[in-house]
Formats: sequence, C-alpha cells, structure tokens
Amino acid sequence: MEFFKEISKIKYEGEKSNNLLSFRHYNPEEIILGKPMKEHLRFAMSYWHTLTGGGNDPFGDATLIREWDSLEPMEKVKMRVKAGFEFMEKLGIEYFCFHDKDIAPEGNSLSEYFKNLNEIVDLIEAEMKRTGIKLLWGTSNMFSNPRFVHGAGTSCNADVFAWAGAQVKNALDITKRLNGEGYVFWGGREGYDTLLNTDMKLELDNLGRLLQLAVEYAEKIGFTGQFYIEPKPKEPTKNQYDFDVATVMNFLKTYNLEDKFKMNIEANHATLAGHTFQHELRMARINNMFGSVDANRGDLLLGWDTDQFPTEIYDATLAMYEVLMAGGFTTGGLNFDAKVRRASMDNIDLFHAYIGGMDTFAKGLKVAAKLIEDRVFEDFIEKRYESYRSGIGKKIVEKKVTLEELSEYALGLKEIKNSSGRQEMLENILNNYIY
Ligand code: XLS
Ligand code: NI
Ligand code: NI
Repeated sequence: MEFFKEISKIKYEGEKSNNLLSFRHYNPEEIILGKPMKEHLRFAMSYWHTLTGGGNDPFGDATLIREWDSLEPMEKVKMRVKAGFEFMEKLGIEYFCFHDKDIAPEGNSLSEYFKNLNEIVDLIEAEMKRTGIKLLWGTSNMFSNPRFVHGAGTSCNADVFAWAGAQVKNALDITKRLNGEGYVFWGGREGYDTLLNTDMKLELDNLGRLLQLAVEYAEKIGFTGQFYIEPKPKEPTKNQYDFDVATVMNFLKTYNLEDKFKMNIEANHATLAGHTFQHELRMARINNMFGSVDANRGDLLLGWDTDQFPTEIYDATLAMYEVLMAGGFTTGGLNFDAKVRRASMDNIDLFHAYIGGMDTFAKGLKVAAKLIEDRVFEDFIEKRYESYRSGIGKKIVEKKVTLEELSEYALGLKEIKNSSGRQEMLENILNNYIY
C-alpha cells in the first residue's frame, strides 16, 4: 500500500529547476571534499515530529490528521512504520531516530508496553532490511507520561527512577537490536521549576548514576554505539540541568563520564541558551565532544523550542563549517528534529519541509567546503594570533614565563599596538561565498 501516492521519488534537478518537489542543491552522490554529499550530511528523519506528532499546542488539539489516525492503537502504529519508510525512501533519507514511545502504545502496564514495542520493532527491522535504511540513534521518552512529572532520573520518587531505569534498559536493547549507531539522552524533565522544593545535589548525583548504569548495561550487552547528551537550557522545566555544552561537559567530568559521551547539538536549544548554533558546535568541537546534530530553527520573537525546519543559509553554512572542521560526522548525522507548522496539515507539507531542510544544509555544505578549501577564516585567524608564535607570546603558550618575567617585559614596552579585527570585511566575504 502506498501512502504518499501523489508524490514520486524526489530527485536532484539543480538550481534551474522550477519543480518544488525536487532538490536544487542536494545531489547525494556529488563529491565534496573527497566524499559524497550524502556521507557528509547523513540526514535522518525524526520519527516523533514526522509520524507521531499531531500539531497539538497548549491552545488547540491535533490538526495534522493522517490516514492512520482512525485505526486501533496497534494497527495505527504499524501503518505509521510503513508510511515512515515510504517517506524516507521517497526523499532518499538513509537514517531515522526515535523514542520508544513514538513507535508503540504504552498499554496498561510496563510489560504490555515492552510487548508492544517488541512487536513493532519486528516490523521496523523488516522495513530496515527491505530498504537499507539505518537507525542513527534511539532514545527513551521519559517526560510525556504523568509519572515523570518530577523528572525521571532526577525525580524525588525512587519508584520513578526505577521505572526510568527499566525504560532505558529496554530502549538500549531495542537500539542494539536495530544496530543503532547511537543512543541519546535528552534531559526531558531533568531540571527544576523552583529550588524551594529541590535537593539539587541529590538530583544531579542521581542523574549521573542513571547515566553510569546505562553505560554499564551497554557494556554488558555489547552495545557499541555512541552515547550522546543533548543540551537544552529550559523547557519543559525552568532550568534544565543539561543547560548547554559547557555545563554538560562539567557534569560529565564530575561523574567520570566524559569519555563515554559526545554532544548531540540542537540549533534551537543553542539559541534558547543565549548562544548561536555555531557557538555550541565550536565549543563541542574544540573539546573533542562533537557528535551529532538536531537540525532545526527557532523564531527570534518566540522564546520556546519552535522546532521549525531549518531554512537559514547562514546558520547552515556556519554549522557545516564546524562539522567539517570537526572532521565530519562519524556515528552522528543531521537529524531533522523539526515539525511542520500546525496549519501545514497536508502530507505534501511534510515533503516541502524536508526538501527545504535538506537543500539548505546541502548548500551550506558546499559553501563551507569552499570556505575551508580557500582557508578564508583560517588564514585570517592564524595571522591574528601570530604574536603567540614567537617572542614573549611563544613563551606564554609554552608556559615558560613567570609573572615576574611578564612584568619585566611589560615595563619595557613603550606602546601597545593592536590591529583591526576586520569583522565587517569578513562578513562581506562570507556573503560573497554564499551568493
Ligand atoms: C526536545 C528535544 C527532543 C530530543 C530527543 O526539545 O529536542 O526532541 O531531541 O528526546
Ligand atoms: Ni532534539
Ligand atoms: Ni528540541
């Protein structure tokens, strides 16, 4: 059975094409810096936003009504699997990501939930075999169900911690079974709304303990995928413990987990933290913590995670610049953690959304590759810091000076001469490469 009958396989037609159901920039096999575009970009479909979400918001119910929505729970989720794989095949997307709860109904007990999950995982496994599509990462939803009202690993209720442990165990089993290349921990409700009722130390220690248990279990079952943490500063709680890359790095060091995790960086989470997307990627890259990306975009005027499809070429270019400078993705990829707007209720809107996101990142990749090939920023930056390659600067970098020596040197200086940072010129050059 075909779901998206009005849409055939989306092809690359180049920049001159007027066909809105084609790629203008994403040419999967085109070689960029020695490897095909598709290997650079490793696009993934987010199961939750694409297949499960209905467009509900705090003021209104679902508007995105799909063919499967009228079916009984198990039939419904099976049809979603079929539709999802057809969708990815038509777009040429080779990876997907999911939470346990996205794919199967929870039923009336934990054992029923696990049983349902197993049944659907059988079907997903068969579809993966049929299409060659792979699992980028799995994760567990430990935030939607009311039992997680106070958090999961950071709940004040030990029974909830235990339940979270069971869900993580099961999600790791599933991820391993489907050959997942990674496993994500996004904080969900791991945070607080007021310190008046919160034992912050115990909550953070418990979160560390949950992650340690996950790492131990992965070793036990031979799951060799990459663990990631996805930072986010707020929403749903007022303060999320995994605030940003820098905070998460400190957390991981405190709990001896820094070698076991990398970052999954989401564009909209970066901006919520008061950083640019590029800042978070850079921070991860220079600390050897770069892992994967949740590609989306926020709205300048709205203060929450709007999860819009990424269409801004500046952001995509600078993001791909960081990805390339980090040596590219290994286990990670570009997961579109993005949803169509509530009023975009047709199936075709899903295609327009993904085509836009994929084309934006493909164009960003091409521009970033050219910038790197021409060493546009590298040469400028190298020159800007040249004072550290000889004389007193070299001694500073090599830790060969004392404060007394610095003082003696400074006392001998007549004047200090600085040179321009040339920001405007560099911004113009960036524009020239984009347009
Ligand atoms: C929510 C997060 C979530 C994670 C996966 O803001 O982005 O979707 O990516 O749990
Ligand atoms: Ni995300
Ligand atoms: Ni998000």
